[in-house]
Amino acid sequence: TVVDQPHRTRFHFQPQKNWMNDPNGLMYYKGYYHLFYQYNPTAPTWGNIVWGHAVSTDLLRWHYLEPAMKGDHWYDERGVWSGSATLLEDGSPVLLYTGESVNMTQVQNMAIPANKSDPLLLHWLKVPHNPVLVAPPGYNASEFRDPTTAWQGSDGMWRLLVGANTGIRGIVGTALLFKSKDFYKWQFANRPLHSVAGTGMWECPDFYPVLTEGMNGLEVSSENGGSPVKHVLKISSDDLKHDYYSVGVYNSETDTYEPAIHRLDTGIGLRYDYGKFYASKSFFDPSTNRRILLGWSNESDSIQDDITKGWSSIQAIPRKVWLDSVSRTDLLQWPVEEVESLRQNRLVKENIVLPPGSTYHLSEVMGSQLDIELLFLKPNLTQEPIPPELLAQNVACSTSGASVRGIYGPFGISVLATPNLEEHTAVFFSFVHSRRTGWKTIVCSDQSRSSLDNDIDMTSYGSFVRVYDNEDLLSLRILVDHSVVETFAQGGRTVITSRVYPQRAVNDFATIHLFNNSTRLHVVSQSVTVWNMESVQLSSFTTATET
Ligand code: DQQ
Repeated sequence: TVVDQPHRTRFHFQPQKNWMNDPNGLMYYKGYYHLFYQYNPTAPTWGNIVWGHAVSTDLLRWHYLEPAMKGDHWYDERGVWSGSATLLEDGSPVLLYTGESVNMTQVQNMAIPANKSDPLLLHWLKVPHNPVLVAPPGYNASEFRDPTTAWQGSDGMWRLLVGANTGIRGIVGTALLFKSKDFYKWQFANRPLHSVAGTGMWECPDFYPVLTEGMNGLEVSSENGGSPVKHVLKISSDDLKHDYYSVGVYNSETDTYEPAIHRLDTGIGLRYDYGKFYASKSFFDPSTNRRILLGWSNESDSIQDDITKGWSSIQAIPRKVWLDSVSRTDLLQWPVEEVESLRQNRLVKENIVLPPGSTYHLSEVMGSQLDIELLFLKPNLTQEPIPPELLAQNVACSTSGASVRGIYGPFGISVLATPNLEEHTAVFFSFVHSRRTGWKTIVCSDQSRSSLDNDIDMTSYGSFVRVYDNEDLLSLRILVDHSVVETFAQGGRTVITSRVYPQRAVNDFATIHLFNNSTRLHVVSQSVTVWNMESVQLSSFTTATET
């Protein structure tokens, strides 16, 4: 029940029980979205991995199906690890996945539907010539996994990437390239598509084209088809435990990928999400012309808590992803519009004035399932003198949280809050200035007061968010779902997913507050709109069709 399970989400995907990690094999097929996922059927901890399977028609109301694949051959006996779906030219789906073999090598295998006319794709056949790919000579077979969706180049050949570590002494995160004429025999291209030293083994690579204008997605093999495209390479760094992407130019004639940006902290690039979001994967939805992104959000509580709850991990809300046509170097992400169908009881408050050091309790709002849209007028910063001691202020969200008062912030919103704020998760803006870069806006999610329970990782997260000079508003969209707070700042330019475990601010005891903890800024919320979110009933398919 809700009382027993205050941290179980109600509109995010999670299995009925036990452990889940990476989303796998995402596709839209004959009217259904298919989500496969790394699943342990026997415990709420990682192990015995099979491919869990669920389908939906709206990316929210998932129906649980029987696991699609279990380890039952020498080549996947120790685990059916991550992989992807490819739709062949005739529309039939193929799964490519990593098997952890009986001798602990990682090999890539293929499975095809037992019955292509079954829209649920309940049964999968592992092909007789598995494994279709083994680590090439000289490459480490225990760091060779997670095949991408395959794409076709202009020569008609199929291509795919497999994550690897090609460092002989150190770590060189690598996406190895393989090619095939017939999708049957695969050959190593004798080089990676891309690699970056010191970035950890690359897990779960994802590689896809994006349009340079507009919000539509592209099928993975669309190289240009008339409109200019760029390509996104995403990798999950095993060492850094984050997903990183770059936007670049791919040429299938030379099979080269040139990322536009080399700067960045880790050499691979930008973050999809500054919180808990890993091993993500995208797919093209031809029914709406979108590219949709899912990512694994693991727990921040203890293993003991997971055993008590009986489950661990959720999938972050499915997001539409497209290239920011202004920056041309970054992606934008936004919850799929289907999420808005769960909104109920809209409450709007306009022109809330927040003098320095004030809070404003939205006492009308109750609940731990919310969709919030918050707009602040951008405070006028240029009129404020800049004290020299602040020029090099430390901006890390983890060291100065929502309660530390500064001249230029923080100000924002507390969710999953008790009325007296003894528990709350704060999402806020703040500004920093330097002579070199001018003003920069920071957005943080501060978990340090999110729970009275101490046995929880309450690290705060955040980053900079791009705000152009001609923009007058700062915006936050926040999805709150019991143990997840998912923040999309400034139209999806910066995204932060946090996992929290309030003890008192649960269910109808949870409320929200706006706050301005800056010492000088005059902050005005132009509007805050809050909806309660309907619970989605996740069910097994048969139950759903019977009722
Ligand atoms: N999870 C899978 C691997 C992948 C890792 C195993 C990433 O295939 O590299 O469960 O979380």
